[in-house]
Amino acid sequence: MVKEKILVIGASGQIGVELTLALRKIYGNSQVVASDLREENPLLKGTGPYVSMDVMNKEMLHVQVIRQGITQIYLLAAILSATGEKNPNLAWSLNMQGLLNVLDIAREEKIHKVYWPSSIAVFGPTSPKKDCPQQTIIEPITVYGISKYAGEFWCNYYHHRFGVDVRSLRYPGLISYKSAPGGGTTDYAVEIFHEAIEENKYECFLSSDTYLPMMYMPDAIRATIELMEAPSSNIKVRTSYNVSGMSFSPAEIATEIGKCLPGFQISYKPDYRQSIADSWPQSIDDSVARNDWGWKEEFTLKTMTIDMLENLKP
Ligand code: NAD
Ligand code: AKB
Repeated sequence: MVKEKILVIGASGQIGVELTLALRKIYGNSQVVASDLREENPLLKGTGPYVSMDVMNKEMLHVQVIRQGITQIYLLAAILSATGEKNPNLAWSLNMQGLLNVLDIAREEKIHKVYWPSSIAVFGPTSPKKDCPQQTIIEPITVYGISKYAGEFWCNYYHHRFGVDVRSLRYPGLISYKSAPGGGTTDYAVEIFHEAIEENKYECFLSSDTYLPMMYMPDAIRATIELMEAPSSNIKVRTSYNVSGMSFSPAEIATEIGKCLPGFQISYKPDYRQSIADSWPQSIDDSVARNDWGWKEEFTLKTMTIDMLENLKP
C-alpha cells in the first residue's frame, strides 16, 4: 500500500486546524504537512510539520509538493461570504486562482486525491428555500457564491478531462470552539456561544427568524474524511455534494443556550450580512450524499449546544 503524504493548505483556519489534527490521527503526524499564509495555529504547534506558504504562488506550491512527496491535497484557503463582499476582486482572485493552481499541480504530479470545499453559498434567491436539492436553480448573488459555483465546475472539468480525483462538499455554516471562524455570514452561531459565556447576552447581526443550514464541526470533519475515504466508484457527483446537519434561527439557538445559561438575552441588529443570509436556503436536502457514500449527521441543535458550552466554559 502507498503511504499517503497530505498537504493541508489553509491549515490555521476554522476547519484547517481540526481537519489537520484529525488527518494526523489517521495518517500519522509526520505524514500531514500543515501550511498557511498566517502563522501556525497554537493548537497545531508540535503536532507535525508546518510550512508557511501562499497558495497564489504556484511555483512555491509546486516545489513544496515535489519536495515533500505529497500524494493528497486539501485546499481550505479562501475568502468567505461576508469578507468577500468587502473585497470582491480579492475574493474572486484567491478563491479561483488558488483552486486552479492546486488542480494544475495535481494533474501534473498525478496527486492521488484533492479535497476542496464548496458551500451552501452557491445557492441564491431563486433556489428552493426548504430542503434545497442537489440539482436545482443556482443563481448566487455573492462573489463568494459565484466563486464556489465556478470552482465546482472546474473540479468537475479536471476530473472528467484529466482524471484528477477531486472531491467536494457544500458545507453549511460550521460551528466550532477550537479555532475562530474567518469572516462568514453564519459566524453569528459561533460568536453567540462566546458572548453567552462572557456576557450572558448577545447582539445578533441577523434577524431573529433567519433560518440557515448549519453543522457542528465534528460532523463536518467526519463528512470530509468519509467522502475522501469512499471508493472512487461511489463518488458520482464531481461538482460538490449537498450535506446537511441541522437548521435553526438565531431565536432558536438563543432559546437552547438559555436552557443551559438561565437569563441569557439576545437582541437583534441586522447589518449587510442579512441580505446574504436571506439569499441562501433555510435547509438542505442531502439525499444524494446519503445514497452515494452513506452520509449521516450525528449532532442536533440541542446536543451541539451542550457540547459547545461544556467545551467553552472556563
Ligand atoms: P478560514 O478563513 O477560517 O481559514 C482559511 C485559511 O486560509 C486561513 O487560515 C487563512 O490564513 C488561509 N489563507 C488565506 N489566504 C491564503 C493564501 N493565499 N495562501 C495560503 N493560505 C491562505 O476559513 P474556513 O472556515 O476554515 O474555511 C475553509 C474552507 O471551507 C473555505 O474554502 C470555505 O469557503 C469553506 N467553507 C467554510 C464554511 C464555514 O462555515 N467555516 C462553510 C462552507 C464552506
Ligand atoms: C459563510 O457564512 O460564508 C460560510 C459559508 C456558509 O460558506 N460559513
